[in-house]
Amino acid sequence: MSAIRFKPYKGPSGGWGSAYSVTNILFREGAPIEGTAALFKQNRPISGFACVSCAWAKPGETRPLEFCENGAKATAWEVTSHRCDAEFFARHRVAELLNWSDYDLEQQGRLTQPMRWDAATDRYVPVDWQQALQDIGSRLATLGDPNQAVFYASGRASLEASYMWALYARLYGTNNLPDSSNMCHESTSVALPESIGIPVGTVTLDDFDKTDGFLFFGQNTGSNSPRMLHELQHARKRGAPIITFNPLRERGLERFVNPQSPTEMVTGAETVISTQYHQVSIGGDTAAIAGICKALFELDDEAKASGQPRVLDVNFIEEHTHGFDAFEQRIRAYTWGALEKRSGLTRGAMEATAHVYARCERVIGVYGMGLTQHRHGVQNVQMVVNLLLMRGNMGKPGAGVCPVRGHSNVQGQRTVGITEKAAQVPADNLRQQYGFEPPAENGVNTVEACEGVVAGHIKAFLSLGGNFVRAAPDTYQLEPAWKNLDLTVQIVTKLNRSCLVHGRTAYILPCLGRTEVDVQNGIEQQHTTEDSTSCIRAWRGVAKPASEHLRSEPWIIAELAKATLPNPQTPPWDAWVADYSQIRDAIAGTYPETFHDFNVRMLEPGGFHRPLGASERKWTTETGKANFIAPKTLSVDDDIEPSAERRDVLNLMTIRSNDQFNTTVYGYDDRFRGILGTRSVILLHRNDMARFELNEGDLVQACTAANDGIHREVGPLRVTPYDIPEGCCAGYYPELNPLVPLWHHAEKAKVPAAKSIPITLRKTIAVAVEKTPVEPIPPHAVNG
Ligand SMILES: Nc1nc2c(c(=O)[nH]1)N[C@H]1C(S)=C(S)[C@@H](COP(=O)(O)OP(=O)(O)OC[C@H]3O[C@@H](n4cnc5c(=O)[nH]c(N)nc54)[C@H](O)[C@@H]3O)O[C@H]1N2
Ligand SMILES: Nc1nc2c(c(=O)[nH]1)N[C@H]1C(S)=C(S)[C@@H](COP(=O)(O)OP(=O)(O)OC[C@H]3O[C@@H](n4cnc5c(=O)[nH]c(N)nc54)[C@H](O)[C@@H]3O)O[C@H]1N2
Ligand SMILES: [Mo]
Repeated sequence: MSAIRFKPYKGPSGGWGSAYSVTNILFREGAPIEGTAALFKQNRPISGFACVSCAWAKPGETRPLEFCENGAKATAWEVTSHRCDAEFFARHRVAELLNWSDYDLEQQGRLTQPMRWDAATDRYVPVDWQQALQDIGSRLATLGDPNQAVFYASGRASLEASYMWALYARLYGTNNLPDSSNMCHESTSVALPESIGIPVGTVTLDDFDKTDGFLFFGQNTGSNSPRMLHELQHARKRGAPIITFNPLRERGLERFVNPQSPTEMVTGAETVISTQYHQVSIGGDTAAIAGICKALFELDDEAKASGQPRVLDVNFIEEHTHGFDAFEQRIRAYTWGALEKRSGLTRGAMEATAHVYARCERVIGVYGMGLTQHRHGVQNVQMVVNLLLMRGNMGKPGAGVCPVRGHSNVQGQRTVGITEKAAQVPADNLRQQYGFEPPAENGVNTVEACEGVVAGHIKAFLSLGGNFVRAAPDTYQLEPAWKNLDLTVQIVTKLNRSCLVHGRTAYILPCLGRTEVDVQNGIEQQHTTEDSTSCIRAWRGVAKPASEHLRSEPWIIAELAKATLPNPQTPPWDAWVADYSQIRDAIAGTYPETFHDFNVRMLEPGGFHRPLGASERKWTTETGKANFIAPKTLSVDDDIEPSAERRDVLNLMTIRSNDQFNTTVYGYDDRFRGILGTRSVILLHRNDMARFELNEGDLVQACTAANDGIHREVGPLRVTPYDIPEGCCAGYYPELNPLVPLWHHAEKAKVPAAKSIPITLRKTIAVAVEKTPVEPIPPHAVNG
């Protein structure tokens, strides 16, 4: 691992840096052979496994190697030869492990057998599967109220496992089914139904081939969905412009060398990705898009005046949309001065975008966490849609909206019932299939689950994957509350902090990963996922399971359900686990429109797509039209926005490095950003450094600027000058999660506003000098 260095990265994304990084991790995980063998099967439909990393679409006809640098890291992380076994737990008390970094915990390798926390020794000790499941089941069965239990799901679980998990929770009597989407694209799931009548993106890979251009907001493709760079590269080679809005100049959005092209690798021929790059202020996207819309109105005025073809798609607006006039009025009323101030962009930049946009017939709007994880995340998403609707870029080939989802099946989970919202459950079908009354009350989402744990009315927390306490906001408020839970259950593949911040009774149930062969009843089972383009496909594992004691997620859920529920025969859990195709038949029974003939269609080359009204210009909104929704505000955050007087407040975004998957830290190098050997940094504009009298390398404490009486502080962080708009700063998630107040979340969607946290900085006074060059911030020793 490298020493701490800051060295601007000169290379492109992809290229040799990527090839080197893949080889490096395969060796570090002690799995060069198994890992390489698995990589040849990655993203091969039917005969291979779906990458466990991101949700980007996989082409029907696969390339010779269908993986990227970070997908390869995710595979290596799972097929690792390292093991975190009973012997390891015998050596370390939980109190000791709580001081370990996220990296060190997961670096111990795959969990090998079920473990129960032993209060007397403060250690996890081995436990027999049936004993563990019976104990969990009987504890749940005797809870006073089913709403005292929470059934969290990480977006990685397959459609089969997700369906079973949701059904298990509802048979038990609760809609307490928060998922990672609640921290991620829930702003999308709230915004898009209001705008276009469906909760998901409208485009497929085919549209990427046909589009004339992209508007690209707040998504770091090079690190978080690198395979998408292939589609962007093809589009660029056709001459399609890509206009990017991001406070940081992310390398993947600047230039790319395809690591799978021998010619490009040898010649170093780069493709320029973004044709315009606008470093919008954090949270300035609503203003930036409003500015582009305003410029479009002005271009349209000119066209009308001079008898040229209109810039607005007036026929589309007339026939297909609602709310246009109010929207137009609001946009025209904004002054350029206000739009410039709020977006951090010049009028010229917004006009330049409008000019290019007005010349493209088919445009795709792409976005990620840079739009959703804000107080006004829902509004940000709706602004992208408004912009697209103005020129009829919805429901025609090569055009539409493309939220880039996070986890590989996070979108699919929702499709098969993981949701806390009762109205989204096909209650009639469930009633008919399983003869029970599904709970009618809404359950808790992620933020509400945290509130419930802090308030003490939630007693049990079960996690199907994920590292919930580390991923959630307000770490220091949350962790002590978590210790008061009666029961915590972690169904995971690796040891993480959520196993250590546990309840009075606590279990770790280790499961098979997606790369691993899953044999039930002597038959190799398949499972399915849905990607960012609503494409559903079948996969199977290829690697030998890490331990003979691991069980599949469907098996674990079935056994938990049988141990918990009064009627263990309905549904036929055992038959389902013996043959996953029966689970798929059940899914088809509950959701016939999407999943009819599921077991056949999942095998079609390229999978099958969900029917999506908006992509055929059928609008299932309340108005029956696509809705223009006028923005309510241009401000980042009405509650805690830095006021003119508070010049000491900076707006912090918490971001991912190129060397992590969520709370899983693969290493301490963020190659593309040139930050090597450390994650304890705060990236600042040089003018802000000068204003605060800070020098490069100074150590500072970051404190949340919120007047709720709670002191939130993280540090020491190394001051690092960076190309970021003034008044903005950046640092890494999850280390900075203690700074996010639990109540600081997107309106309506309740996605923690992890991309706009008001903070102040002060110099660190006495510092315990960093222990190693790769020092982590001790997870809880830094509370001021
Ligand atoms: N390798 C890898 N792949 C991943 C993940 C991972 O951790 N590692 N995580 C997966 C998951 S669950 C998710 S949700 C996705 C996340 O993928 P992304 O959506 O790319 O999420 P982030 O890395 O958090 O950062 C988003 C980008 O938004 C920019 N940004 C921040 N604030 C703003 C803003 O106000 N406006 C604009 N326009 N931009 C802004 C940041 O500079 C950054 O480039 O990736 C998935 N894929
Ligand atoms: N400040 C800040 N906070 C954030 C974000 C941010 O940008 N900023 N992003 C948010 C987002 S978008 C998300 S999605 C969350 C996610 O954050 P996490 O919950 O950390 O994400 P996961 O990748 O789901 O969880 C990782 C754990 O899943 C387990 N695991 C891995 N593979 C499997 C498997 O196949 N099965 C099972 N059962 N378990 C497995 C491993 O034990 C691993 O430790 O974090 C959110 N938190
Ligand atoms: Mo996510």
